[in-house]
Amino acid sequence: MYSGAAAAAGPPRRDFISVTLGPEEAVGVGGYNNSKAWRRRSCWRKWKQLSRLQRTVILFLLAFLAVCGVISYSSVGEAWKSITNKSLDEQRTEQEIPGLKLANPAVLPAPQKADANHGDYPELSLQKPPKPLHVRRGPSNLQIKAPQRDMRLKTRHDTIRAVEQLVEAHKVEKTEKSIISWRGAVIEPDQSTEPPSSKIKEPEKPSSLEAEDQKEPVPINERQLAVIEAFRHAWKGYKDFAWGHDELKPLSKSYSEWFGLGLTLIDALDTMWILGLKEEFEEARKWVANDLVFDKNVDVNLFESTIRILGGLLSTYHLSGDSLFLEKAKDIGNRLMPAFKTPSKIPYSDVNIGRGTAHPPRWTSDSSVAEVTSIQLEFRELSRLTGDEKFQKAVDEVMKHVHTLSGKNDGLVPMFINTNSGQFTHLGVYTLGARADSYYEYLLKQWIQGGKKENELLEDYMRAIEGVKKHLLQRSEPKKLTFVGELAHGHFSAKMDHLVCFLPGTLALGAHNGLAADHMKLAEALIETCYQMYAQVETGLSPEIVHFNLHAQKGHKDVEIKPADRHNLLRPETVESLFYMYRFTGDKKYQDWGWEILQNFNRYTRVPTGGYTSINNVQNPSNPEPRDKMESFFLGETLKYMFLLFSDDIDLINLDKYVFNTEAHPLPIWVPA
Ligand code: DMJ
Repeated sequence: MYSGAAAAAGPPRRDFISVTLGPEEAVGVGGYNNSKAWRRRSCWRKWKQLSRLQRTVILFLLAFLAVCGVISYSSVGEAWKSITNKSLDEQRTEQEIPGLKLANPAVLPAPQKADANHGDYPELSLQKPPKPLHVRRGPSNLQIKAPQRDMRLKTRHDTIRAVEQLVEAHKVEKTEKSIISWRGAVIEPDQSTEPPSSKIKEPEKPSSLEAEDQKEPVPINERQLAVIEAFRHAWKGYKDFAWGHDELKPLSKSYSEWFGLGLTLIDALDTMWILGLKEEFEEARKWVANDLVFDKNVDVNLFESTIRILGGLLSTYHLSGDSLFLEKAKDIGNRLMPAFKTPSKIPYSDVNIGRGTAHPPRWTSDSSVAEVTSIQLEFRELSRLTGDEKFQKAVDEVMKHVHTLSGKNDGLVPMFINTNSGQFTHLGVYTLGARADSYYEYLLKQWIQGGKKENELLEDYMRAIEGVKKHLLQRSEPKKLTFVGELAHGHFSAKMDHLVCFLPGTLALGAHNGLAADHMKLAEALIETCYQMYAQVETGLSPEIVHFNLHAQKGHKDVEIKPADRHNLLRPETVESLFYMYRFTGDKKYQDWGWEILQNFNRYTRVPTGGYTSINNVQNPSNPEPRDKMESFFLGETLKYMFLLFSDDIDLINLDKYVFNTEAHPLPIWVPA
């Protein structure tokens, strides 16, 4: 169609369609008529010309189209409204953490801010933390109960942890990727540490722990409070002058490094948990989460890092239920595995945890027997938790091998073993002290850990105790103290290391687990001796080594101390045994002896500005000659055993459910009594 004016103005345009409806309406003789009246009349005429049926069908179609139009209009409107109303916040969260929907987006703080909130607990009016993220497994009495305030703190801690774990989960994903590529670039493939196993099981938890959660906690007493105070004092020094380093040097207000892995902090984690020092624990946890890195070019001692670091992380995982510690345990466990790549499968003493290489000490290819046979509790537990049997296989092989070796003397083992030949070396010297001590301890404890089924372990333990009785036991003069000496090529020496004082506790633990009753008698005699190693000394603190008098001499005590041996390193063994003895006998004298020892530590080793120090001379109360070093085991073991010794709550680390590693880190018994 085109307008008349346009037609007059020029040639007709071709961009239109012409519809011819009928002869009357055709543009024809009369010319073009476009009036409204003409069009209305024409339509009406057309309508009239249709049959009734045609008209009905057309009306019906029109009505149907009208109804469809109304319906589709209203649903498109709703959809539009919901798109435009979606909050910007929600949209942002989905973009930043794909696949993650926060349970309560309006209440939980944004994940990125969790770290900043951690220290001072801002007003977190939080709802239930997302459950699967943080499952507490420890007995209730290990979880700081009582006052209302603590409960509120607990909620805060749980929630903060939950939020941190969300963030962690994302960090782990990211760093895993970057570590793999970094390693590939720097470390030769055959030297690299194996990546963590993909077969990861959920940790198995002793069934008894659930029930314990319901029990009322036993209130802590004055002596326990004194231990808490001592711990806080030690921690203050560490925090102020050595934070994140291996050991505090409390006098010079500095630190020393051994492995550069925050040894004291890791060793102390489960002690803080047990003592109920939650704020300190949270602070330390944060360091583990953010600063503990094992991917370092550093040589570590296999035994020491296993008992202190791997053991500490595993026990803290069990007590807190916090998967961070299990992840770290897996990491260090994998990095220690190259130590077992030796011709004999007897591990080397040292491992470079960054390079994945291992070697013996520079001057020998021997390892010490205690070191290679006292890493089993930890690696076996790591296998159980990860479902990866390589850890357990490696350490079980060592035990099986040592079981069959010749060179023992009625179950007593020499102090060294060669990593090439797999044979004992330096034959003929037998001690329950340094380099052999925890071999005996771990025979019994592995047997207990595994549910008392591994008979070879029990056999070796029982035979060894018979060997001790036959070759190493003597009585001193004048007090007739029973002590454990040493045998060197057939000659008895009345020398006893303080380290041997683990033995009464181990004997008592064996007797508690059904072994010979005379083991308990021997334990009672030996713990008396260990106590006398403190009581007969001027400061009331034991030296590192004593020599017992075998013959009565006027004016002489039972205990003699050589100048080279009169230092005290804040060691735990006597307090450890006192704890077992009190647990199993209930005799309060053991608590009183422990109390005396704690007071003497406070008197002679406490540094006013924070921390405790080893001393050089236990015989000089006016100048014990501080050494300026606080060993990590003072927090990991000595103070922990003190606290447990003063407790009357047998469920505070129940000895039918947990077995302590040689660094006082409790690990679950697989088949609890
Ligand atoms: C700790 O590292 C362990 O107890 C180990 O078994 C022996 N030495 C120290 C404590 O004395």
